[in-house]
Amino acid sequence: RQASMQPAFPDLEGHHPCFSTTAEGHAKAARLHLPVSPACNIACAFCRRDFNRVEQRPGVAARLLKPGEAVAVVERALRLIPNLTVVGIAGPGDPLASDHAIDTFARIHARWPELTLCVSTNGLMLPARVDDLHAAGVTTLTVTVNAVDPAIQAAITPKLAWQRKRLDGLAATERLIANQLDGIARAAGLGLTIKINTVLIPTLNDHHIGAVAERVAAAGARMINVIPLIPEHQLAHLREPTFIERHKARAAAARHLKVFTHCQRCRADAAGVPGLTDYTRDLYGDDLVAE
Ligand code: CLF
Ligand code: SF4
Repeated sequence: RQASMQPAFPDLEGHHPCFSTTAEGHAKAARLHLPVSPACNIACAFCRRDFNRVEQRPGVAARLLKPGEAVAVVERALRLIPNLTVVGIAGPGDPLASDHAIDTFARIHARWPELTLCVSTNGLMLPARVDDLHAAGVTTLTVTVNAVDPAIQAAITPKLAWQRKRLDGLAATERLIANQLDGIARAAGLGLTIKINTVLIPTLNDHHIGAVAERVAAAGARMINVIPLIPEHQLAHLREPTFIERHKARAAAARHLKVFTHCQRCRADAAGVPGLTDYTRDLYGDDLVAE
């Protein structure tokens, strides 16, 4: 593990764990994820969403929350979790595939304007929804961009839903990449701080990470987080990238962007300092267990 010695974002260092680049800054503040987004509008080959209490990975939550319930969870979390500064929505589906996330952010922002609001999306709906995110108080944005070449992307996200139709293959991936880059540019224009998550997938995009970083940096992203694949679903036959492969991919990305190295591949209902404290069970208690 290597963290850069300089804060990439002085205003967020020690305040937002996923936009802090020093070990001290990363360990200071807590984030709360609200699992309010049920559906997804694209189909990543590695994604297996599930509801359970044990798996530590993205796409998993104990249960969904309704936007109204989410406010009560934030109230409880602010009493329970020391130095809770960031409230994020990262699933279990895509936060922009339904209105639940933006509705939730608007309620939280009205009540606690001092909280930093953070969202993680696949970017398909970003051009259409970024103004709403901004109006709801969201200031930090993560877009998952796994390829900027439609042919490479077709093996990673082979189909998606766009304007009530299904798109497959290159028609799908050209649309996705165009929307991601357009959405990043619009978000940058609104002053959001933008990080890119890129899932490093051996044999599919491992030689393509520098190209991803170059394109998203040109669009306005400020940092990249190269996340090792968790082999699941249609990519269960692949393996996690090795240490050397991860190092090479991060070095290729670092030519264009700051690199975030502390990612914990969080659940959609994670609560606490990533990798250090976990309040999810205390927070939900017996009244909010999986249905
Ligand atoms: Fe959550 Fe993501 Fe915001 Fe952080 S997580 S929505 S940017 S507040 Fe962070 Fe977790 Fe890695 Fe995500 S460690 S999986 S990068
Ligand atoms: Fe799963 Fe996220 Fe891909 Fe949707 S965008 S299929 S939730 S990994």
